Amino acid sequence: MTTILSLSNLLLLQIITDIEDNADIICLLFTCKQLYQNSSLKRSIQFKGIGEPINTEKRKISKQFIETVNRFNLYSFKDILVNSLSDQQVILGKDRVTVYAEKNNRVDKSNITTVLVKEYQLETIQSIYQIPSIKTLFINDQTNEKAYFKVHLSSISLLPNLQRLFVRSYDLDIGQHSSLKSLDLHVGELYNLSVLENKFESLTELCIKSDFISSGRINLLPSSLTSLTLEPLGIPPKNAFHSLTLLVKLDIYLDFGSQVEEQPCIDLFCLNKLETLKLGGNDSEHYINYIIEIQLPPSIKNLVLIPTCISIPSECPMPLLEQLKVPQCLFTKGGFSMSSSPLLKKLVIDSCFENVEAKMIPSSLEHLSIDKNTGGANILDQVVFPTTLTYLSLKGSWIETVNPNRLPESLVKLKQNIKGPVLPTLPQHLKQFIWKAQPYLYYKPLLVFPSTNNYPPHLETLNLLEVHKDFTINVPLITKYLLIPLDAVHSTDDTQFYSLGSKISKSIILQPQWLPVNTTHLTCQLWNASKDKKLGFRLDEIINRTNVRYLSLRMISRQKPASAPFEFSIQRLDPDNRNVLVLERQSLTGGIITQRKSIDSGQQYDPIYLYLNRSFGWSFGKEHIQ
Ligand SMILES: *[C@@H]1O[C@H](CO)[C@@H](O)[C@H](O)[C@H]1NC(C)=O
Ligand SMILES: *[C@@H]1O[C@H](CO)[C@@H](O)[C@H](O)[C@H]1NC(C)=O
Ligand SMILES: *[C@@H]1O[C@H](CO)[C@@H](O)[C@H](O)[C@H]1NC(C)=O
Ligand SMILES: *[C@@H]1O[C@H](CO)[C@@H](O)[C@H](O)[C@H]1NC(C)=O
Ligand SMILES: *[C@@H]1O[C@H](CO)[C@@H](O)[C@H](O)[C@H]1NC(C)=O
Ligand SMILES: *[C@@H]1O[C@H](CO)[C@@H](O)[C@H](O)[C@H]1NC(C)=O
Ligand SMILES: *[C@@H]1O[C@H](CO)[C@@H](O)[C@H](O)[C@H]1NC(C)=O
Ligand SMILES: CC(=O)N[C@H]1CO[C@H](CO)[C@@H](O)[C@@H]1O
Repeated sequence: MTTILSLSNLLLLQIITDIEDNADIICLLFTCKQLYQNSSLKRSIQFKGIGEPINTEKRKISKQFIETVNRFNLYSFKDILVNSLSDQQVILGKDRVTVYAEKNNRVDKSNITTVLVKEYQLETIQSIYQIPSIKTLFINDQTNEKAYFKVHLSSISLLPNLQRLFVRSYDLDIGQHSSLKSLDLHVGELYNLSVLENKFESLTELCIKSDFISSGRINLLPSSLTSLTLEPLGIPPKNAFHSLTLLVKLDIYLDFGSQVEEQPCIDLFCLNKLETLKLGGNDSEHYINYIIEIQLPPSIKNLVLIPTCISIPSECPMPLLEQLKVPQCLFTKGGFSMSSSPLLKKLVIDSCFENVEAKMIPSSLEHLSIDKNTGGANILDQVVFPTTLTYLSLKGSWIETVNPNRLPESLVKLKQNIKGPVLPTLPQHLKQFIWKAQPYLYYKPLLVFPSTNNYPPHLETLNLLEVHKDFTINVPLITKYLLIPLDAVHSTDDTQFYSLGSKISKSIILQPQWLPVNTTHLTCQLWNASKDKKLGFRLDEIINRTNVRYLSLRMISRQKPASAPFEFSIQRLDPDNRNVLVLERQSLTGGIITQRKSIDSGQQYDPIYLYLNRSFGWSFGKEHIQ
């Protein structure tokens, strides 16, 4: 300890800058308290990954930033937090982001390149026009539910450096901009594409999501486009895309409620740079009595077709095709075949009702996913699995049995629906196995794995998230990453309680350690998480009954999609696990817990809970934070 304290600030800083993980930075500063009491040193330390408060990919305030700012329990680190923020990004609008405001109330705005307007008002736009250095502008992020106004951007050319613009609104009034590169509009009323006519001569990326987009005027879009997304689009006429000859990526979602020509056809043959085509839409919502023919250029590399009423004529060879996702019926309609695609690596066949023929599985494949939709016999019996295959996913709710001897040695990841609780022999080279059990196992069986000498010796990841629902387990020794679903064990008026113990087999539960020593990464999906209650998770069990270092908790229920996970790191600071540093790694919130034994608990530590809620709030129950 004295040695590290005698190092110069410069050297210390270099060491700290090299630490990748913020949790480790905090840990080091906690461990050497003199270090974090030294203000001159602290002023120069920065956290990683929160410098940019705007997540430009998702077009919203970065989650990590919000959580760090709003729930910063480690008050001593606030100055490091402020230090870490970038000068280039600004968030305008009402929010609770006070720490950020301190940094942001500055006079010189010359470095600002990225602005996020949380809630659009006419006045905000005026203040934006005062910052000509802006390159990226987001108006109304995804979380703003009140984006039902018209946004006025007729003077957008006042921002000469603007390259990327995102707007979410009900309606839009937009002016010309000669150097704008990327435009992303989630505008309810953008029926008629002619509002964009002759305005953006340098535009390369355009995405429009609207209530409906008429397909009649696609030819008015700038011919400089290389990437185009339109959703939902009326079924386009044959030559709709002919003027967009530079397109590399086309992503459209068809509206099958719209008018259709007699023999619908989308001709993309002349788009000789097109590499990616994604065509979505739900044709089972309407009575469809036609087939849309798609003509593709030979440049195509990635092809995703979701509707079933599509055909591809055989005179469209695809020699460069690498990834393909299509319904099985495409193979039986028209002349579609993959015989001209020697480079195909990833194949997803959806809606399989019939046998998969051997010729449907090219020998170059690395990734194969089959969505079985029939309760009949095995549909893969004719298939010869390629010797390059690394991932095989047998999706769908029906059982498909494949003799492991038929699977190639290259296979490292397998997802399979298993009937009953006994896992058959697995291919010996597997590193990851995803166990699916449908229909559900109702009688809480013990999952049975092949014996150790028959168990794949490198199978470190065991994913049981799709084993519904009740089971107990005796985890194989080799497991490093364990993913497991949990049901509430009991609940009170305001809290639902979860415990890893509910999944541990009777023979193990009385032993000191519930999981193998090698299981250091545990993911629990907390099922049936009610939106009105908070969740209580037994943390002390994880600390004392397992060797888990990384604990990921995610709430999930049938009605709501899974929440973003809480990612905890658990660092036991002494051999008895009395003092434990617990940090949520994205928000950097947490502290040191001291475990206690009360008189009536005998030799056991008292329970400690992690209380979680859907607003990404969390706290310790029975808090003993230093
Ligand atoms: C802070 O650390 C530097 C170098 O490690 C040292 O010279 C200085 O005296 C320290 N200041 C305090 C207040 O401890
Ligand atoms: C702008 O950025 C430059 C280079 O990163 C920096 O030296 C300067 O201090 C910044 N100015 C302001 C006002 O933040
Ligand atoms: C779309 O806008 C153009 C130009 O404003 C107009 O001529 C045309 O009639 C409009 N089309 C529809 C279907 O509203
Ligand atoms: C398509 O529409 C049908 C009928 O409305 C619906 O049952 C089905 O879930 C939809 N499919 C998808 C993928 O949304
Ligand atoms: C546990 O992990 C260590 C280090 O990765 C490895 O050497 C050992 O074989 C593993 N133990 C079991 C039972 O797999
Ligand atoms: C889910 O929660 C509801 C209400 O809290 C309860 O009635 C139901 O039994 C729970 N289901 C499961 C599978 O735990
Ligand atoms: C979620 O938890 C946090 C921290 O415990 C708390 O501040 C917040 O009010 C809670 N939110 C809800 C909706 O319960
Ligand atoms: C109170 C209690 O259960 N303590 C145990 C926690 O785990 C460590 C390591 O397995 C044991 O040494 C303690 O006795």
